Amino acid sequence: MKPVIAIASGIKKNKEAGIFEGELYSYITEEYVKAVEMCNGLPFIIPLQKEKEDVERLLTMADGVILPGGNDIDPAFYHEKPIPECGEIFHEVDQLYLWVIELAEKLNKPLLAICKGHQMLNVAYGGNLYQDLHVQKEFVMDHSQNIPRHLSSHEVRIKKDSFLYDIFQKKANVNSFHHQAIHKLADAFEAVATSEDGIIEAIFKKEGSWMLGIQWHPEMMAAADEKMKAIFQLFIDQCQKR
Ligand SMILES: [Mn+2]
Repeated sequence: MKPVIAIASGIKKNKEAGIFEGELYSYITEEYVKAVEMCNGLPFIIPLQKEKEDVERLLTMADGVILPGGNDIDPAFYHEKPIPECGEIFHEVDQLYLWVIELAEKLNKPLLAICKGHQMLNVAYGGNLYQDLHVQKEFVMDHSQNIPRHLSSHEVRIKKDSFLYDIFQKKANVNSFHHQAIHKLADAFEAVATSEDGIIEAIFKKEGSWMLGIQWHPEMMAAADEKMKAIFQLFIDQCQKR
């Protein structure tokens, strides 16, 4: 049977003028759905929830869970006030992400966390973030590419003896759509990919439940890039095992 993969929802506000202006949408981009399906997983979406126990019921039905990309994380979660460069925040989404991380650990569900998800994973275990790379870090390269999203714009070095090394070997060419990034890495994780300017672009949990964080967007590259697809296959194989 196909493993069932829960994907946490983001929220989007309709900005088009008209009677639907301001309407909110629960959403995930179709690329996550396609990436899961390409690897023979069966995806469903977890919309925003008011109660943690309801998230737990939904996660119980899944074999694994994905936290996708999205808006900036409220710096209050790592005990900072927002600087002017910090972007728009959606509290309910941040809360859902934190519950999903906590419950994935409790229920021992493999977790693949991408971009915002990757950053939240670090925050959930006591790490913190650069609220804006360009004002808070020196000698930083461009991590907000203006070329099509399925194309790579910078390189990362991969740590030996990691799952990612088995896929990519020493280096990977990745896309990049983030002005925030991991600053202090939580002790529970090891960095498994790092860009040339020292940004941690992938993390893996040292012990306990299977948790992989990826700063770039493999779902946008997976249709045309076997190695990016292999990241999803690696995760789905873990889900299948349980
Ligand atoms: Mn990057």
